[in-house]
Amino acid sequence: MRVVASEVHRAHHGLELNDGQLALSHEGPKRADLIATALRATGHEFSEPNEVEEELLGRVHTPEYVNFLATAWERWVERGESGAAAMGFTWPARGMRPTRPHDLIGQLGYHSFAADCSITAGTWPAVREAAAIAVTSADLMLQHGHTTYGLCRPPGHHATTDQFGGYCYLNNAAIAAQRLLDGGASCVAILDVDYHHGNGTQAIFAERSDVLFISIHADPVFEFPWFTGHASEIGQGDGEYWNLNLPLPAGTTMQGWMAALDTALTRIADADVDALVVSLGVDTYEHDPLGTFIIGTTDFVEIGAAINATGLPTVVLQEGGYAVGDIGANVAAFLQPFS
Ligand code: SP5
Ligand code: ZN
Repeated sequence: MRVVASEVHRAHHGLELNDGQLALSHEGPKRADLIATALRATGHEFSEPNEVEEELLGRVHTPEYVNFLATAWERWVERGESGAAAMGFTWPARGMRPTRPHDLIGQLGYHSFAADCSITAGTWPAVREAAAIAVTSADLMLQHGHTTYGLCRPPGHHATTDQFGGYCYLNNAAIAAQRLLDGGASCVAILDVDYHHGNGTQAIFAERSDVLFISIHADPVFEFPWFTGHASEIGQGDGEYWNLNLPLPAGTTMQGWMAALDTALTRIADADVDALVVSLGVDTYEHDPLGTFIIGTTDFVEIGAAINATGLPTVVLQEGGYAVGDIGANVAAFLQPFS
């Protein structure tokens, strides 16, 4: 199958607050390099992304947020900061004034929601390239009608209209879905199978009925992102009933996970969509350091086959997955039925 990938992602490796220590993030360059190596070995056809237009980014996100991401690092350096990564420090929490500060340090809090995510010198080039991979994947799928895989890194599904967090900055899946709509689709489904709830994608499309968002994930009663992902979140206004959350308990096995997938695929069939975007996280894997689910490498073949059986033109985009030694095999297994 067609794979869109690039080496620009290597410029980015953020810091995260992990078990009380600031450390190099679980979300690092090896992830994408090892996925690419595994996919090359299985004979997939690689292309480079085209440049992405900022206008499209500014319709999914706020233009001021896109500009913030593009300039935060140079503003950090100009300000005389010496740290290797710029992070949120104070967030506009309950009872505080929710207006956007003028100063960079205030904006870092205003434009983020979690302490697992930072901005370094190479962050913006990598983030822009990941969005370009998503757009090029959507374009190739529109041109050829075949399923396309975009090896996005950093991932995107936690990024909201104007906030980074959860290792995500621009929402690659949302940008791809918008591109499919711009390209003629009247309704698109986004199926998010990452271990974590896709809070950013949910927020971006919460009030829209042209994008059906469905997420299968660890229940936020025990897992990041803690404040979203409950079954009661169904969308609002025009988007009411166009958001479906399927939270699952810790230790979920294939049996429980596939039952949720069946519910998701039935809803997608009922919605009569023109195209599908899959947010592919393989952090549901049994040996993932951030996960609790018990899904094996060969199980990803079965999951891919069930999604492929929808017959929908599909764009698969990489989200999470942190068991680096097995990440290539897991992604290759998922994609196998599409080829
Ligand atoms: C795209 C994606 O999968 N993002 C996930 C972001 C999760 N970040 C918070 C992880 C907190 C992990 N803390 C427990 C470490 C285990 N000792
Ligand atoms: Zn995840």
